[in-house]
Amino acid sequence: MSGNRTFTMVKPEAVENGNTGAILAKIEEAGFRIVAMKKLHLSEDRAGKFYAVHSERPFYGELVEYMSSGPIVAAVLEKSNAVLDFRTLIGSTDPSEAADGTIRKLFAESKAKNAVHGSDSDDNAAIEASFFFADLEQF
Ligand code: IDP
Ligand code: MG
Repeated sequence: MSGNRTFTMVKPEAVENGNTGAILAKIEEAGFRIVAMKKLHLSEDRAGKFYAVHSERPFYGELVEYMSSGPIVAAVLEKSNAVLDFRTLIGSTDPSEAADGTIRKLFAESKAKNAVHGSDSDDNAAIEASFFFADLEQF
């Protein structure tokens, strides 16, 4: 059975460009409830830990540098079938391949600077939510 929570971040370039509100509106319009949310600036060390699963990939250094380049907005979201439905809402990693109307098609600058993160499994959603939020901060 699939879970009902996922984890997202509005990434640094989208925050910098003033797109946080528009992206959160798309998320709520799609039926997701905001369970937890905060704005914070990841250190390189914390960004490296969050993306440790990608540490062998060629873009890891660039990804860590980018994700620690400015503040992000992190959030836990709730909806039935949350992980898969959120991946559909955000679209493909590379915005040039993302479907029309998806958040990445609308707001991403490039495959690297692609506006939002979305968990890829229920297990990772739980791990990622607890990376940023205590149980008492999730409503
Ligand atoms: P996802 O965010 O769609 O799940 P992943 O493959 O998990 O994509 O990659 C994590 C993040 O790493 C992407 O969102 C993007 O910011 C960055 N990334 C992925 N592939 C590349 C690449 O080929 N070049 C530069 N950055 C990349
Ligand atoms: Mg991923």
